[in-house]
Amino acid sequence: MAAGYYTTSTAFLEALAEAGVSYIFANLGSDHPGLIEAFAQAKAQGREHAYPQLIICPHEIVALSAAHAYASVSGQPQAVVVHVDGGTQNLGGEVSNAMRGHVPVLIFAGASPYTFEGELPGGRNEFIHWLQDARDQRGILRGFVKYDNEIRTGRNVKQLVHRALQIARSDPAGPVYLVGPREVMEEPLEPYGTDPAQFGPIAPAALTAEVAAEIATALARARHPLIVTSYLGRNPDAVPVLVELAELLAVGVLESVAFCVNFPGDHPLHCGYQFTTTEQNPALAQADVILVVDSDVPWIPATNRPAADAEIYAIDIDPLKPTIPMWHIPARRFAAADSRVALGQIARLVRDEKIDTAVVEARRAEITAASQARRAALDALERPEAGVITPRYLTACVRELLAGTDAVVLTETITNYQVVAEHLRPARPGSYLGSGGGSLGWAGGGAVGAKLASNSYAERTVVSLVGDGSYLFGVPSSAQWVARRYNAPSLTVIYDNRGWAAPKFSTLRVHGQGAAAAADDFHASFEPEADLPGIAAAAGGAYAVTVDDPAELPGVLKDALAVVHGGRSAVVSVLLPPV
Ligand SMILES: Cc1ncc(C[n+]2csc(CCOP(=O)(O)OP(=O)(O)O)c2C)c(N)n1
Ligand SMILES: [Mg+2]
Repeated sequence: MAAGYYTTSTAFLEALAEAGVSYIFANLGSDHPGLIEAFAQAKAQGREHAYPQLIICPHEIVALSAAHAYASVSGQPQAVVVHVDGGTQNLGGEVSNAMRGHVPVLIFAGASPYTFEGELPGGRNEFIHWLQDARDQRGILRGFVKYDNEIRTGRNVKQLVHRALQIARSDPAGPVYLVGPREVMEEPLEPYGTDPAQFGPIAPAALTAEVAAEIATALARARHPLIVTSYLGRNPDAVPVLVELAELLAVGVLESVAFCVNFPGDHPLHCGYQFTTTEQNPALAQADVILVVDSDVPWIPATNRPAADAEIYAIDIDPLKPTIPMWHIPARRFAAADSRVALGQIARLVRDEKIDTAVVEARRAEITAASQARRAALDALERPEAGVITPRYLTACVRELLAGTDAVVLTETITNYQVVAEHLRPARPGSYLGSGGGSLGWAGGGAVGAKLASNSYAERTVVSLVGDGSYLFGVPSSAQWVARRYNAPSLTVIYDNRGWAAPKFSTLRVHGQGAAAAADDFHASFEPEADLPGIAAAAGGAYAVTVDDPAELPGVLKDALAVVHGGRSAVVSVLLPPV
């Protein structure tokens, strides 16, 4: 607790520190004199290390995506500070990513001062204070945050911060938003403390004994059981529990729209990855009992669905998914539980079931053979085509580059999500991350956050695989500058098809024989293309290189990784067949 100068801003920063927040990813404005002064006062007293470190981010999208990836890697929520309505709006789609990715983050914005005759310290004294007075500033984010509130006095600001973080961290985790007008953030206070231990996240929920038994029995008696999951691996400790259950009964595991490692990619019971499917998945069609655990999109019924008589069970911390207004799967049982706890319960019960070992072993052999055949077919595709680098060949080169390392890979490869998952086959829990949502531009700041979270393991390299469009959405001029200033170097590999393949493919899926298809005109090309790595060089002094020769690719990637290990970011644009 500080002595002397002590305001709401001081208490706010203390509360963040008490809660274990290490970084404040910030984009400051006229609303933040209270925070800036509190930092300066602490520094003057030699106490600035008692506060989280400020990471100045020239664009808000970088700030929030950095906090997002930091929390994904470490499990620890961080704070984001932005400027009133405009800064809040500039967080843009990253708020939706944080919600969909279920990551805890505390977002704070100032609010316009509410006095203008000099009544209170912090009152309006700049023209902009009239123009930034929004009718419903909290409403900007309300559809995407779990909680929003206004700090009305410094006397309970610590309670408010701890409550907001408690809500953010409790499953399903997510972003929370506090605003504080200038007068409140300047309020002088008597120093006070709080006990953050009283604000822990809610304890994990278990299945009832009846439901656990029902699911265990169904799985044990099934001929062709299947587990489908998307984000169980957000909790890396859940992965070995899933492995144990799958191995006990020889259940195949299908990863659907996976932005984390849910099940080791090289496991013989792995049934592959699916994103936007265009055809039926045979394992899904064959399954007689399906356990959907932690998934927002277990399949896309229009192209790929379970058999009509499949018995489906759904386990999720929030299985009704009220944040997705149109959502349903034809499950006979929906259960709200923590997946690690629930699968552990089911595995224990399965051990007590009468199991036909011959059936289980035959199934194990069958799934293993299928996954070996799938792997062999994929391996055969890992080569350039007619002297051109393909996304599959590129991903295989990245896999070889990182083999045996402890790297964290961020993926924002859009139409190449599936290819990247299939050829990277990430196996270590926590080693592979995506935003979890659909708003592009996450990996730029995400790499900074992931690296800061990994800095305690000096060896842990951060590698982002991004589409060229996604790279630009990530405001690389801002992200690369932050990376240099705060010593958070990473390797970025751009899957550069010189445009947006996604809207082109979307059009073809709806209008396969239409005029746009006939004219091959989708407004998706970036030609003539900007010097994408050059942006990083200019903004952050990054090592910048573009490559189109398949033979040179492995060497280029190796050199770039060596640069990163030397403490400097590298951006490699890999030219693929154009959109
Ligand atoms: C913030 C945001 N704006 C627009 C979109 C719509 N969108 C979806 S995919 C895509 C193109 C992505 O391009 P790129 O990263 O190069 O991947 P590619 O489609 O070429 O594989 C766009 C514009 C989006 N998802 N998010
Ligand atoms: Mg592209």
